[in-house]
Amino acid sequence: MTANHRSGFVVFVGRPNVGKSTLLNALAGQKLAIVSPKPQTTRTRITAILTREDAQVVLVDTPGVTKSADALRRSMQRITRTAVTDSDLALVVVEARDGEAEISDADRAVVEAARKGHGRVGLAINKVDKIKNKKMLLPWMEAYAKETGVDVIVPISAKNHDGLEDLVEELLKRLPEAPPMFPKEMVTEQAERVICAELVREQLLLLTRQEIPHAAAVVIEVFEDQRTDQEGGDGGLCRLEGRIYIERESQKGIVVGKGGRTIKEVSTAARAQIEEFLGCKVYLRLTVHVDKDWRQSDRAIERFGYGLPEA
Ligand SMILES: Nc1nc2c(ncn2[C@@H]2O[C@H](COP(=O)(O)OP(=O)(O)OP(=O)(O)O)[C@@H](O)[C@H]2O)c(=O)[nH]1
Ligand SMILES: [Mg+2]
Repeated sequence: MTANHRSGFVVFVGRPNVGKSTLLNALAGQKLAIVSPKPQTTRTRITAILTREDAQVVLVDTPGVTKSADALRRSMQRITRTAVTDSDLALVVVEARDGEAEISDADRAVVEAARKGHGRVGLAINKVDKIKNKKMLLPWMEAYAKETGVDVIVPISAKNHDGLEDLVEELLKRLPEAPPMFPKEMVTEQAERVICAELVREQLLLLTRQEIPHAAAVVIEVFEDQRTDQEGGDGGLCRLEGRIYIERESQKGIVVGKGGRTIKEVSTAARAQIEEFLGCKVYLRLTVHVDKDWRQSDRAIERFGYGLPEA
């Protein structure tokens, strides 16, 4: 091992919907975290491991910083706080905006949260593709620099893969000198089964409305791996059975839809995503169940995988 190899954990912290998960996927070069236009999409700690000759960084995506209104959101906020504490560097992600460069209290609160870690704090201004007047970016960067005192500020567009190389360079420079922590072929800490459950939940977020997206939980109960080529080829099949949990009997009809239309749509779209992820044909069976007010129950939150992972 070379003496100056760097490795460490970089945690993404930010308000809901600023693009933390999009950034994780863009840097990983594959979809490991689900993304949706609805706030509070991410419920757990999601990792992507980037390995280079001279460095290994574990990127950690977290639930957006919000108020803790119920047991689920309390758990989500705990997950974010713990991920920050365990990191070597925290990257605050904010959204670029047009108009006067004025840092909001909500963004200030996120910087405060990021400072609770032991490591340094950087800041990424995401969604710069949305800014009409690019000249306005400089005053924003100056305002963030002056008011937050972070180590480094990088403007990016996670969606368009803009500025990402610069960002990675800045992150790697700030990691401690240490040997790699994971085998070089490892891309994430999450089990395939968990990512598959998330890919189903992503379709529920995209294809259902009202309270359903946030009231739904997904668990893959059966995962039969019949892949013939374990090296990422496309042989064989995986047979998955998933359960969608909602909070009330009245929500069941909405998830199933008229004549089963909605659940079918969810299943078809999720299956396509899962096939891409697993690299094989997928058989997916989904059923809908009621777990009354599960978002208020610590036990259910843990069972569904949205609790704090054991240290
Ligand atoms: N225009 C634009 N949209 C983006 C960019 N990055 C993310 N988005 C969009 O912003 C929305 C939220 O993205 P997510 O990655 O789910 O955001 P998040 O910060 O992980 O959100 P939570 O998990 O709810 O905390 C999605 O509709 C993305 O497509 C970007 O660089 N430009
Ligand atoms: Mg997210």
